[in-house]
Amino acid sequence: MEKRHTVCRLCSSVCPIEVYLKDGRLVSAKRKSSLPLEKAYYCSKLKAASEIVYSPQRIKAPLVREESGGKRDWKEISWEEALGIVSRKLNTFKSEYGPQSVCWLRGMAADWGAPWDYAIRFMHAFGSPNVIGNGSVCHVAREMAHFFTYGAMTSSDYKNSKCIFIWGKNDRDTNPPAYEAILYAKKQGAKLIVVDPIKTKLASLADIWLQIRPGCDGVLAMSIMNTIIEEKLYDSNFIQQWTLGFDILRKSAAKYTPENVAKRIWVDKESIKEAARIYAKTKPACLIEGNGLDMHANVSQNTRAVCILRALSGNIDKQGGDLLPQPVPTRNIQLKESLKAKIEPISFRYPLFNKFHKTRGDHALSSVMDAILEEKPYPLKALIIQASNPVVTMANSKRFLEAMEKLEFIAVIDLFMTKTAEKADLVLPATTCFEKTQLNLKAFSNPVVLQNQVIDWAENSWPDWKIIFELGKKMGYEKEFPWETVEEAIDYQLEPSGITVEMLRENPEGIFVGEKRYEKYRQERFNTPSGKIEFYSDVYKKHGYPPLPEFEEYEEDRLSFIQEKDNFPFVAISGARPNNFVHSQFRNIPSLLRESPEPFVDIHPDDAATLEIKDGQMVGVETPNGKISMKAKLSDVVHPGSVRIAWGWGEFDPRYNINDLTDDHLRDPLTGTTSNRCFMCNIVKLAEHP
Ligand SMILES: Nc1nc2c(c(=O)[nH]1)N[C@H]1C(S)=C(S)[C@@H](COP(=O)(O)OP(=O)(O)OC[C@H]3O[C@@H](n4cnc5c(=O)[nH]c(N)nc54)[C@H](O)[C@@H]3O)O[C@H]1N2
Ligand SMILES: Nc1nc2c(c(=O)[nH]1)N[C@H]1C(S)=C(S)[C@@H](COP(=O)(O)OP(=O)(O)OC[C@H]3O[C@@H](n4cnc5c(=O)[nH]c(N)nc54)[C@H](O)[C@@H]3O)O[C@H]1N2
Ligand code: SF4
Ligand SMILES: [Mo]
Repeated sequence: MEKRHTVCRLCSSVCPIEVYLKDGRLVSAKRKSSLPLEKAYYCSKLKAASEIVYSPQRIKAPLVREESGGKRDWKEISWEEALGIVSRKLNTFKSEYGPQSVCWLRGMAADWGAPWDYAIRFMHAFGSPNVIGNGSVCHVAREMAHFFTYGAMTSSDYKNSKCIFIWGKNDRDTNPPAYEAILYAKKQGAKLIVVDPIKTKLASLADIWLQIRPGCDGVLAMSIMNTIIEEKLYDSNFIQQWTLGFDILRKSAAKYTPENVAKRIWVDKESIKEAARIYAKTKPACLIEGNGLDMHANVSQNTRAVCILRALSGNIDKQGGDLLPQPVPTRNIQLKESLKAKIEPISFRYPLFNKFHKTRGDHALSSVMDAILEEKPYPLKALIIQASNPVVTMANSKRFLEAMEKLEFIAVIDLFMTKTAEKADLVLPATTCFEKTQLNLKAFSNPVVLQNQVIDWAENSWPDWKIIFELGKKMGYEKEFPWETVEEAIDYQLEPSGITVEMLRENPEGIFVGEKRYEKYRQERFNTPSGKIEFYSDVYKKHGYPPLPEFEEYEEDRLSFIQEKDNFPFVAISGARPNNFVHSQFRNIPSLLRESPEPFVDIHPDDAATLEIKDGQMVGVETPNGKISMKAKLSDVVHPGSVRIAWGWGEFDPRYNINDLTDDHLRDPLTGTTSNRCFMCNIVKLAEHP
């Protein structure tokens, strides 16, 4: 069998893999680990790679919706015809309503590296500022808090760490390379602290597990800082030389004694103190936070508090600590400069979020529905949806469906006929990650690794890059899209780094640009307005936001439907991401579905006893927005008073769509983030599936 090297992009972990081929067909694939482990961690999605690639449900050719005699049907058309339709429609909207009436909506499946740049380049050439990604519910809202604290998002050097502090992240299932590094460090004696409202397998391995009340992370971070400051466990030289606002932080943290906050956040006061002491005294330590902090209407404040704690520990950019990136010099190909400055994006309410990063782009996802339904700041007429399934994944799905009804044109670029694609006028078939060469987000930071095409495009599908390049050419943007192949585009983008596609193919393990360096701030200072770590942020203040996190109100006020808690008494947590699924994806892949054939609501046995609910019984989950139903699983992984609802099942069966329950009105003021993660709900017994 022939062997080829690439990286997998079935999920955002982007693992290096070996792919085995026979007669040009993908037979199997294997993860590679850079760590001296007995064996690389198993990933069921990768094991199912050939099932995914050769799924009979893949869309085989561009499809246009036809209506005749009251019947709606799909008709296969050529790429030439399909691109002609998109081009004509877009030009009509442009001349009638202005280019801003068209919005490109992006999920994360095609990656946020170069594919994201191509979509933005296309839309900027067309003249619309509206390319919206889903970063407000994913990691970008968090990234902004890092940025305004010490200038860039840190990553954790688990492998060399003596104390690993994991906050709302479940690497075992969502990021196997990181999980391997945690296990490796643990074997070398590293301590593990986990903050998670759920007793995950990872939490069970921890030396200290803090079972926090969902959404109260900022208060917990402040109380850990309280102990560190009270017990003088910080490095005063570092604080004096490299930070701004320590005296105000000290005063602010004084309010959050473990004694004061413990009950409110469901964590025992001695555990808070113990976690603080271990974290502050063990060097080097690293702290990583995850999606458990995202999707909260308080994400900016909570994450700022966690970032300040990380900075206070003095581990920033130390080996075994929290590393600042060493970005690879590349060309910015987004063409933002060609846009007319006076056209505001639909996400105008979140200016700091739109501009905090040079290339990250626009991520206030909730603005899309506002623009369509409320026509603020102007109406949208058309959506191009790439690599996303918002009918299932967007907060308040019903409102999104309503918004789709109002649009005049929808094109979807996807592999499968999803619940979102079903609503489109045109569906363009994309290829899987194994069928395309791509520069992923990870490749913009060292080391640069290339995703290589290892098999031919299936049927008449095209990789995302080709769809965008050809559409650009069709619309007359030959100057912006002069490339015949993606390799030419990658070489152009990477030119300032001195790296080429050819070099990357010769070095499948990746190429490190420059020398690996620690404590870079000693030469370069921090990339903040003051050049220091900003415990106190003037920028936040100027934007009407607390310069230092404050949690005067009870945090549960930032949970959707809290005002109606008498009728909706349970805190719902949006469920686990098991290794076999990615959001709404892969329930159509038989071997992956067999691993977990149906969804469950986890209910604590004490609550189940009060409600007289038995294990396996069908229950309804209700919020003021809607009702779904699933079987109950009695389990002590959840805290009494909270339930965990399985995530991503709305594609399999709309009766399981958790986002029929969620709300898109309560939002984080800086980023527009909705509270998909946690909200108040009620549980009722049902005799059967309605
Ligand atoms: N309630 C609740 N809401 C959530 C979340 C939650 O946990 N709970 N999670 C949030 C998070 S973190 C995220 S990132 C979003 C995810 O939201 P989405 O981005 O909508 O997620 P997916 O369901 O993964 O949809 C990806 C789609 O892209 C297609 N696809 C896969 N690969 C490619 C490709 O290479 N090219 C193209 N064109 N298409 C491809 C897949 O078939 C699939 O239909 O959901 C958010 N919403
Ligand atoms: N298999 C698989 N892998 C994936 C994905 C997938 O869908 N499937 N999605 C990818 C994407 S887009 C993302 S964003 C990442 C996310 O990956 P992670 O960052 O690991 O996020 P989750 O697993 O959603 O949640 C992490 C933990 O946060 C906990 N949590 C829930 N609410 C709270 C809270 O209020 N506070 C705290 N402290 N913790 C809380 C949850 O119980 C969970 O154990 O995974 C990526 N990898
Ligand atoms: S975790 Fe699995 S699916 Fe995700 S990138 Fe790695 S091998 Fe692929
Ligand atoms: Mo995400």
